[in-house]
Amino acid sequence: MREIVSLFIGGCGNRIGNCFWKGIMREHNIDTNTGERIEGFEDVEENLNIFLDEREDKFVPRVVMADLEAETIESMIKNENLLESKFASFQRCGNGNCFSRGMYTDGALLIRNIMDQARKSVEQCDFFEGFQMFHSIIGGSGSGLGSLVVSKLREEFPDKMMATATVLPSNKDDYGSRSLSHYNAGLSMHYLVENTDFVTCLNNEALGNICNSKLGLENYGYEHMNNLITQAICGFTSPLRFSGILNSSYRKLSTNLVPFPRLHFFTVSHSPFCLGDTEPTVEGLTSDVFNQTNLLISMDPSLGRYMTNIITYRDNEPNISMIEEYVRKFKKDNEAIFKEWVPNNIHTSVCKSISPDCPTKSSATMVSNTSAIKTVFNKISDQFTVMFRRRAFLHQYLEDGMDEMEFTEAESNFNDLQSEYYDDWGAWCEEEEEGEYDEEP
Ligand SMILES: Nc1nc2c(ncn2[C@@H]2O[C@H](COP(=O)(O)OP(=O)(O)OP(=O)(O)O)[C@@H](O)[C@H]2O)c(=O)[nH]1
Ligand SMILES: [Mg+2]
Repeated sequence: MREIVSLFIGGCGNRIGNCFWKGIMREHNIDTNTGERIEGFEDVEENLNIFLDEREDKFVPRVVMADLEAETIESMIKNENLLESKFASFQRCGNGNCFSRGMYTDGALLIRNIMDQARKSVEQCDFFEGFQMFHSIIGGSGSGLGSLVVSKLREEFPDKMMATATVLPSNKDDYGSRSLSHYNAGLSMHYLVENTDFVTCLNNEALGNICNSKLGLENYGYEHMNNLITQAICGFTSPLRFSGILNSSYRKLSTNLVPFPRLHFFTVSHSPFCLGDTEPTVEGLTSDVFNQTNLLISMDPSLGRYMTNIITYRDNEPNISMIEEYVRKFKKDNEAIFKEWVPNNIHTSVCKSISPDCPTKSSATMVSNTSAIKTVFNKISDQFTVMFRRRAFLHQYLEDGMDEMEFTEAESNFNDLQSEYYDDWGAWCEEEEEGEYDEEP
């Protein structure tokens, strides 16, 4: 059994994380108030301990929570019996807002505590596989403290997995107080590139659109959006938790999806989010997960090409040969959307247990590594550059002791990353070869 320690950082990270562990418990028929198994569960093979600790017949979420402000965590601990205050660190310094607060000034006061709690959590594991962190890189805590946490964990646990679910800035954030979101995001990307094995990219524009168009909600809130994230993460982690054939660990997932170490920024799509007129078919689910409207990040997939994908189908009675046959056909009919140099662009994985939150009898979740992600990054980095060129808002970071060099380095690393998602590899290789040739005397 490979255990994962989950870290919730900042207001957003804690709210998403809180939704996630409850989703996991519901899938395994565990009471989210008492941590006890509910009787009468069908007999399926499960790996319960991946995200949960078992203590005297009770299951508790294996989590470390941290935030620069107290309210979110305090109210979670008060309302959720299973969360333990000894795994929570927070301060009462109000909104961080700025990356520098989370990374340096206020974050520095918390990091020892967080690392102690992470170590304690790891010590309780039998076969510790790694960490997963939930955060947004829009505000100060999620971006700055999140970056500090991933870099410290990488330093101390260099051979363990480090995965994140990261909410990126978009057109539907509460922008009033978020003039700094593009700086915060750009600075964080520098750390996510260097210190993580994979990042699941999300944004609230896409989540809001799904709430609106698929769930028919005019007034939706974080609760609804976080439920969508939970459904998707529960979907792609289901083969880890229930007996699956492929991708039964985070390491295998990253091995199959990451062709080059820096290109580890995934998109995720899921279907169905709501009940349709009829039960979905394998065909319908497959075309849905390739559809832009089912993506949890707002971008147009046709602006890039897929390098690798893992589709997890969930069904109590899956027809595995039909799934494989249909996926082969889909690949053949849509060759142009895949990078031709990857021998097996679509991996499939089947989980024989469906989520109780799923409105239908079968579902599919796809995690992809596509070059179209660069269009999301372009928007963030363009705004970063426009402000940085004018040194706008910079004083807030410099007052906390940051140096302009950190901005220059982050900007250049982020720009490099975008160019590495190059689509025309033939031309790129030629350029490289010409470059080498030019250097010769
Ligand atoms: N999907 C989702 N997005 C959220 C949630 N909470 C906040 N956000 C988004 O994340 C952004 C940052 O908010 P917080 O997470 O509260 O910020 P923080 O990381 O705590 O940082 P500071 O409060 O600035 O220290 C907001 O502007 C929202 O766009 C949530 O529960 N779910
Ligand atoms: Mg906050």
